[in-house]
Amino acid sequence: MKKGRFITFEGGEGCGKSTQIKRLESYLKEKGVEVLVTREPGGTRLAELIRGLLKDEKDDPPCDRAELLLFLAARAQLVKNVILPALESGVWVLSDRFSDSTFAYQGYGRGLDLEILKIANDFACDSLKPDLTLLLDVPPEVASARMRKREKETNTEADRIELAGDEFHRKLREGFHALAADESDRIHTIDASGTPDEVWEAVCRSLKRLI
Ligand code: T5A
Repeated sequence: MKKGRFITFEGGEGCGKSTQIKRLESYLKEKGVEVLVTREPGGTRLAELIRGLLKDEKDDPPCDRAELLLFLAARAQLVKNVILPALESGVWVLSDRFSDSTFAYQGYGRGLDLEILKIANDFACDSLKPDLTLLLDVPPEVASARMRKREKETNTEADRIELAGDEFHRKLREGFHALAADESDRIHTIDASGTPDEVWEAVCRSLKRLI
């Protein structure tokens, strides 16, 4: 029986998820809540290995179906070995991305059949659903400026998925909006184009339902 709360953060590249998750983690810990932060793909040794393949394999990049199955394999491992045991022991889990990313990126972005995705995803994650999903929404040009700034500051390069092109990123943003419209109780859309403090205020307003 699930006792902890499961909160996921979603959005396009560079929308500011990791920044807000760090704030929420500190905030909840100050309130005495036991918190586990994880990310997708990743969060276990196997899933982190899969993450490397998904983000950086340029010589033999996964085709769309292989990409989907790799994301789902990573999720299955994370849910079974990390997320469910944590929730069952009363820990709150904050995840940087979860199933909605699959529907947005592989469904709306790559064009894979959404019904097949839903069935395959339910199988991978044992039908686990977040209690609350915060969709950080930013126009592509804002996200892109943040990403370029970070690449410069950290001397890193865009990965395979970030390089997928403007049309792909436009489609996946529309996909996130469609998902939020379908499940407005669970998915709260937050305008994430403001300062980190402004976004945090909006995150807190959404959290009131759970705290
Ligand atoms: N994917 C994932 C799929 O295709 N299918 C799936 O099923 C799943 C689970 C994951 C990739 O995999 C894809 C999606 C992704 O392409 P990733 O490296 O984890 O790759 O990529 P992201 O999740 O996009 O993570 P990022 O770190 O790139 O973005 P964040 O976490 O949203 O943004 P953050 O907080 O690191 O901020 C980015 C930069 O902006 C600044 C930060 O300081 C940082 O430099 N920033 C702000 N600047 C101004 N104003 C604000 N409000 C700011 N907030 C943050």
